[in-house]
Amino acid sequence: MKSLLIKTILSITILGALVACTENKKPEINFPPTDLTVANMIPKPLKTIATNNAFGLDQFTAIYTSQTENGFAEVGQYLSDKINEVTKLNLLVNERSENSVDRIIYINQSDSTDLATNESYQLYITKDSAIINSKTAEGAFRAVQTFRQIIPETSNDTLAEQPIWPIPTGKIIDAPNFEYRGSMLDVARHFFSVEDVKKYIDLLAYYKYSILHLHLSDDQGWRIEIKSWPKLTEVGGSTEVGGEGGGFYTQEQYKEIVDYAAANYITIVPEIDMPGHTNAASVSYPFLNGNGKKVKLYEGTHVGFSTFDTRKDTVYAFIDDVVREISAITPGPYFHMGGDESHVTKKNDYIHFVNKVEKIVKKHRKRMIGWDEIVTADIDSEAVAQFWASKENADLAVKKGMKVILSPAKRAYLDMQYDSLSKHGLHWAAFVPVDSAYIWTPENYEGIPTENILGIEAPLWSETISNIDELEYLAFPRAIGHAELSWSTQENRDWDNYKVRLANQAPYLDRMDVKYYPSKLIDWKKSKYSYTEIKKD
Ligand code: TNX
Repeated sequence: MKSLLIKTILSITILGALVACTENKKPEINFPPTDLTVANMIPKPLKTIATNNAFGLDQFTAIYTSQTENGFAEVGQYLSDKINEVTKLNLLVNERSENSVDRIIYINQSDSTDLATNESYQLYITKDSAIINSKTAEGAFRAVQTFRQIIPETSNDTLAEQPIWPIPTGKIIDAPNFEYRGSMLDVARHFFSVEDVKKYIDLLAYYKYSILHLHLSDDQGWRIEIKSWPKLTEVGGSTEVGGEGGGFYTQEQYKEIVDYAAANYITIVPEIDMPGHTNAASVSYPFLNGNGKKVKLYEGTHVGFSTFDTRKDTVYAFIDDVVREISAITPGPYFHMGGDESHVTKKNDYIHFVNKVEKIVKKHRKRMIGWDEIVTADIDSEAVAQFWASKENADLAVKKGMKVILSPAKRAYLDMQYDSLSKHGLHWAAFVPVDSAYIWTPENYEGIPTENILGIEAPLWSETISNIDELEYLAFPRAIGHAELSWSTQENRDWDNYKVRLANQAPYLDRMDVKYYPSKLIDWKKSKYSYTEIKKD
């Protein structure tokens, strides 16, 4: 109690001293009235109240954090870097400035009971200060994304020597609707470089995603170095769909992705898909193969023809090594065992296999996720089912008391074509235009009780895409809508309102050089980078 009091007094003193610097200041600028409630925030916050003034972000603004430990100073520096990307301003973090400081952004660790989760935050913006309150640096990081989204792309006067970016004033109270807010990248059908994955992480972080699931193995490729089984990458990683090159992440590179994701408060979920989708592993080590045929590298796009031999102890010894090595470099709580489309595995063998793998995953202290088919085995309620196709399996998961991740293909699959003219993508589940990807209700989806829903994941399978431009074409803008579906409450989601905010993402997407699909359903805002116009030709 006493320390809390001291901390509060200290914070007030710092604030007071800083704002006191403003006593001998320049004349006040009168900005036109603002309205925070119509700012272009995605996902839409829980509660937004406008006070119609402006906080002038300029070179006389400084960033302070109430504590430098537990990630807070890093979040302050991240904010400064991101402000620099838009404005070229260099805001000091936790340093006394030689210039006078007119306004401050103060990131405050708070144990207030109003902050229900680690990701909850409050953002209070007045003319002189922007204050973020959160329990953890994770909450502050989510708040910082909101702050970034309300910085105008251009200053009040681009020709002025000391430009100012007017930020609308008001209060935001925010918290996530679902904790699991994910996307998946299939780096197995086509390989994507560490740089590509990092760019995807940057974009996901901006929209408050918390999970990136990496589909690290499939028939066409094995993409993660396993030191005890080196041929997996030497042989299994040597090709991809269409036969060009392939590739894999060394464990060092995988750790680099994991660390980069962690700095963006995104958890990596690694997937080794089995017992089906295992041709690349079986080519590397033929004793694994259980389909009775001779295996060779595969560069096509069929599914369902491969299986591990589920009755051999050596297969489980192999899996134990794989799960152990990957778990050791994965700080997040999950390990995804795939389990989908094992069409050539006998039903009994499949159940036996999933039961065995569940034990291995537990032994390595991870919580197992699997595609919805895994619920047909005798797994316990700790495991998580990812609902992509079978409602029957989803119901069975609920019966078993399991959590479910919603990835209904006809809504959430990012690899579905927008329409019949889409350059990339498949349409086996549906054509998924931008509105259809957004207009559905995860709460109680197809009768699954909301309390069983861990969250939503938007998977991007890569049979039809082989580079980052094509990846971005399918993922954006639909991934932005899934972010809102998983963070914002049902009352705060509305297509007509969303589509205006989405249109206003164009300047950000252009600045990030994202080759999004410029759907005609959206009246894209022109940006000073004018990339959208070029694309519309
Ligand atoms: C189904 S979804 C698959 C993938 C394909 C995808 C293409 C799932 C668990 N399996 O193997 O890549 O469709 O849309």
